[in-house]
Amino acid sequence: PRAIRLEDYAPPQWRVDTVHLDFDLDPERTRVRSRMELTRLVDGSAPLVLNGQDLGLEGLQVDGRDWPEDRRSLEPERLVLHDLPATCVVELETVLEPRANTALEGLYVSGGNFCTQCEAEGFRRITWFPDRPDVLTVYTVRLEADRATCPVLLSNGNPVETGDLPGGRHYAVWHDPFPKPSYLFALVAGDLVCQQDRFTTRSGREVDLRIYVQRHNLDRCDHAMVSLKKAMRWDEETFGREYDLDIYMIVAVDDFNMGAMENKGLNVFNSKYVLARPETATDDDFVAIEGVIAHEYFHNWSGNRVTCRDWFQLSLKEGLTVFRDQEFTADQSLRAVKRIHDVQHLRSLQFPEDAGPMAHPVRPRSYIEINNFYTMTVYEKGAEVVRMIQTLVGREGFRRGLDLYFQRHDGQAVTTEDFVRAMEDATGRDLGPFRLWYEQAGTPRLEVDGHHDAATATYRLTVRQSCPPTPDQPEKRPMHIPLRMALLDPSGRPLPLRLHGDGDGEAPPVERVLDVTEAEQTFVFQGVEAPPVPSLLRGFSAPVKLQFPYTHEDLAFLMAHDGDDFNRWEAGQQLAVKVLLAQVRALQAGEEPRLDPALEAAFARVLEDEALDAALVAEALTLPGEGYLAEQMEVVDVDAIHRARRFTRQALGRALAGRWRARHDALADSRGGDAVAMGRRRLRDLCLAYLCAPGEKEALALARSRYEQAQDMTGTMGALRALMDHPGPERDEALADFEARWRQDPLVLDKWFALQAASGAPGTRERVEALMAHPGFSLRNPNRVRALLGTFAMGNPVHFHAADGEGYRLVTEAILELDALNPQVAARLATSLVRWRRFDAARQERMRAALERIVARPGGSPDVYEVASRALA
Ligand code: BAL
Ligand code: ZN
Repeated sequence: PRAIRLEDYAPPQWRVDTVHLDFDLDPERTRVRSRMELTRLVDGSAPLVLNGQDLGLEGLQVDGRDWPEDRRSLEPERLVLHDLPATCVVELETVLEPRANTALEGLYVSGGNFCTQCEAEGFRRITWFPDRPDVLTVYTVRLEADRATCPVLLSNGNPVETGDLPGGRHYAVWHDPFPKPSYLFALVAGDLVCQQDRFTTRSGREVDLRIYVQRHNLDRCDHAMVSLKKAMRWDEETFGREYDLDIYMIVAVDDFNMGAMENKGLNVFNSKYVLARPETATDDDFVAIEGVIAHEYFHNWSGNRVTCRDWFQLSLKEGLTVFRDQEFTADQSLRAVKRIHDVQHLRSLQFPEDAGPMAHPVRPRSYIEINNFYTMTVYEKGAEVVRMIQTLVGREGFRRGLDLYFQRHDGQAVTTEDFVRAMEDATGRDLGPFRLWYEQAGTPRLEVDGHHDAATATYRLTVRQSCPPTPDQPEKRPMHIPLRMALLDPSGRPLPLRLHGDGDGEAPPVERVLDVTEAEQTFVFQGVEAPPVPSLLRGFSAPVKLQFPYTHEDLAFLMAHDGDDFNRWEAGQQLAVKVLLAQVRALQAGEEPRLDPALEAAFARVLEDEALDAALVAEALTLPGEGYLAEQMEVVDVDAIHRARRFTRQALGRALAGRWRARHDALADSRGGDAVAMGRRRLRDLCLAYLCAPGEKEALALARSRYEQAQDMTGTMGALRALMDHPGPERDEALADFEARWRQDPLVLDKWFALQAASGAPGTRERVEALMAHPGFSLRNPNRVRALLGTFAMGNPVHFHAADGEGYRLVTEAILELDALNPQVAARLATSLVRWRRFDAARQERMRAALERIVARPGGSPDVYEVASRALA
């Protein structure tokens, strides 16, 4: 397979002025007619290059006449037309087999209904077209289908016309007035019903809101609709962005590779991110749905009105839109808790990616298969880059910058450079060196040291930055890192921060953002009488790994006094990491681990702090995950990490049993859908999990009765999760009951698959293998694969990396089988193997062998090949 390179970008040579598409829908044989009005943009005789994949060509006419064979070349993935007039109309016809399409790209059938997925390059599986994001055009789409099986016919934009046809068929015509790239095209046709609502934009436009689902799901749409209206209002109030069509449609489908897709006016969603009732969905599901609904809605401006010039610019729309949805969620809940979740997500998934063979810059420079670059780096690190810009230019400046960006580039396909320039032009801030964040891969390290000098009453903060080598980037330059910080005096109060060189004018602030731009820099604070404790990288002001030689006492002090909620949590995490890693070392040396008294005391204090919001208490009492701990080790020891973490959970469960129980019981009745109630339920279930950790009969019986009495899925899952690591009748009966109750509900059954795949109990790999034969499981459905195999491979290190290699074997076989059906999902699963160099020699050998088996397989997809071959390089 061939690599595509950013440096090879060339602007399109033809403009598509309009396109008319005509679909004669049939699951076995769909006929697509396309009519493009074209204008050549360059002098001379540049040929027209159209992309296609797995496409035939049934007919080709130019300006109404057949185009001769000798003036066209039909290659497997390109159709090149030579000697065309400078303006012309090209008409062509293709035939598709939607039902046979298991890759879920292009046009396919899900649950008996037709739908499409075109981003990134799915449109070329529908018709020959310049399938690149910088070719924008106006679409008119006519759909024709059987009226009985497909009563609903949808596409982008506004409805124009509908009517009946002979033979029980009917048609609909849609017109989208906004020029768009082909990746935003969508159609949906099938037997669907819709929940309807209205929204009046602030300038008075009446928008018809519709959520289309299969009939049996109609009672699960309320939350998605409420979320949509909230998102629409929020974007008006926060960023001045208003909706622009008369109708906004969301369609839920069961078979979907991604979370959702922002097609203009017609979002297609994975049903997991639409459907929810308290009986079927957990609090986390509700929050995730609100976030994804908002994300896709926000794309209407950050993505659709202003789109990407090429796929290297993907973070232009994704990083920005993730940032926007993060801010939205923060405004609906507790900001600090949202920040904690986002940082956990980044550290547990993006940091490892950035430290492995798939590491790439936020704006990558080359790829084989673009689908492999819908990554944590492009999305989540991209959002951090946008957040840092906001930190540097201020909230108000950021808003001005965004306004300028949308105004300047409305209707255009642009680059991350255009975004940064708009921010600079609107604010006057020089972001020159900051641009390196888009170009340089790897997570920067900040080593910080402090020195107090009593004689001069100064505190010197020395900051050293470095960034490890990543593929193709052995040497790194210093980045511009915004370091938000404060200094706390011995009583815990923040000190005024007067830096050497500050004027004498205004009172110094108690929090500052330091511009770290050099490899090494020293900041000298004046008027610091006693040694302070620094609070560094507040709110996680940059996506870096920070080191400071804190003592246990410093961390306990910050946990108690830091005025920044995020950093208070972070201090607890750092303490826990130190303690857990010490236990890992003890276990490796053949010693018994012991519960660290500082950690126990810190937990006891937090658990008793009734003034602290329950959601924050829950975060503070959650130990760092096994993946995050693994990141701190030179050679990952999955067994010792698992044992250390399990030991600590059990020891804390025992040592503080009375407190867990008291807090649990006090939170027993926590109803309501707001963030406060959700925080209370999270803490309640965490208390239950700690109570159950030691495996005592009484606690397990409590969990079992909580399972029986649960009023909603949050309570059900909280109880089940507490039981999962304890094989025995309580667990087995609850699992059997859950299966019996939810067997017919795939989205809910996914939770049952995932729970079992994540279990630390013995025999988990065998169980996962057995569940692959469960009637509710199918390799054809991405949600099922993610729930069972994804959870096992990415969320259960101790079993996936079992020394006997059986975890690797299971996942490798699944990747190979899946690759023939759905390369995108197979490639995702293959990323579980790429960091083989992080493990001991025996595991390295097994993982490498698995990757070699994957690469060597003839006829594999470029998607999987790219992941596996990069890993071996
Ligand atoms: N554009 C692909 C799905 C999403 O990020 O919204
Ligand atoms: Zn997105």
